[in-house]
Amino acid sequence: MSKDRQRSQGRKNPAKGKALTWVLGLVVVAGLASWAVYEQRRNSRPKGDEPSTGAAVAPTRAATSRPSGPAPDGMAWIPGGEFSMGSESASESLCGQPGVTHDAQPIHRVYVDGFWMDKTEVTNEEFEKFVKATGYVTVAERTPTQEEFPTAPPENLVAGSTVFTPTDRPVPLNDMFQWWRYEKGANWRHPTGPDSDLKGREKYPVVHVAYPDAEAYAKWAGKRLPTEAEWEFAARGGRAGEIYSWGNELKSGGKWMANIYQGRFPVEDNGEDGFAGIAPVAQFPTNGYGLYDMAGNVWEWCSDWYRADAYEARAQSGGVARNPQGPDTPFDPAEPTEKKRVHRGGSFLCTDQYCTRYMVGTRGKGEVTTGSNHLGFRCVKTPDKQTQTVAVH
Ligand SMILES: [Ca+2]
Ligand SMILES: [Ca+2]
Repeated sequence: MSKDRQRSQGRKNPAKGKALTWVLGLVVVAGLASWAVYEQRRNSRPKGDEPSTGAAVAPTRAATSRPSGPAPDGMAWIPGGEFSMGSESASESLCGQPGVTHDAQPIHRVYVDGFWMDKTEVTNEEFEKFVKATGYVTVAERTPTQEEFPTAPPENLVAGSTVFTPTDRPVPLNDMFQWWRYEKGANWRHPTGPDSDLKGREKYPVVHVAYPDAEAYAKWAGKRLPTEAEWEFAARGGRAGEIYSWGNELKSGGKWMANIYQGRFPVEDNGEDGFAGIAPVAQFPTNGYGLYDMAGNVWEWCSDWYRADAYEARAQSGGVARNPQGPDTPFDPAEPTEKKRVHRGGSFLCTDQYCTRYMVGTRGKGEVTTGSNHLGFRCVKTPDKQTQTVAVH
């Protein structure tokens, strides 16, 4: 199937409400209008009531306690403690979307208890064990029903997911539909469409997982999804206030530290970091806590609802937020009707030309039933018994 035909095919197919809503101009207009109101409110706030953007970063104070039992297979101990959460807007690119430059502000203090975390993103072979054991069918494999989308023509009710497709020429970076298409038959078993499979991809991160899929896997594995605060504490690896999980330079000693995108986005990924597109897990150095791919490769689901103003609200309540679980309800001013949860870490498609979310304090977001071929997850686990004396240093 030609690229053009794929794209036109994709535009005819609904994505269970997500790609469908993407193409609804009304939603975009409503989103932009809401964002304008949100920005106006921000800008009209009396002086002195501004969030403390650019607040001083204080050192991470990691707890020294450890759980008594051995590490679960494939997991690393994250000691927990107190840290400065968030990012300076000056270090973010715009990503062509409204609302992304302030959502990681202000920097504020957060404490999390210790926990185990998967060292890698969940792989295809791990996800397959779950599916074989439970018969679970992912959201992308389910056919949307007429009840769910009463106005959709029956021929558009097809199972599938969103897949990145390079453009054949440079394009303005303000319209993501130029490089995303809804692909019938794309799902975790068929990452780029029905003609693709998992042969040789056993150690690649599983993709096309919607939030309920990730949650179901975690439950089966006796684990859970990380909160956004746990994710960022873990990603920083004990360091504080740095741009990346490995320091302040994108390349360390001349070497790429994560699977991101080099070349001209979205035309050609030249794979200078060793991988054009997705990579098997654990191909780059670990961070300070022994975790792989906390930047890049695939985005990772967190359990927090996404709100653009979540940090602002938390900072305004003052003090150190202890084990924050995220807002009670979602709200993205850019797409107010969508229920989104947080994504973290960026993906193999992130580039300094477009979306620098491999920066450790920055945030992403996604509608909960929407997967794609650059979105996966990893799990965490709270120890049964913890000698949590919380000795900080
Ligand atoms: Ca790459
Ligand atoms: Ca990742």
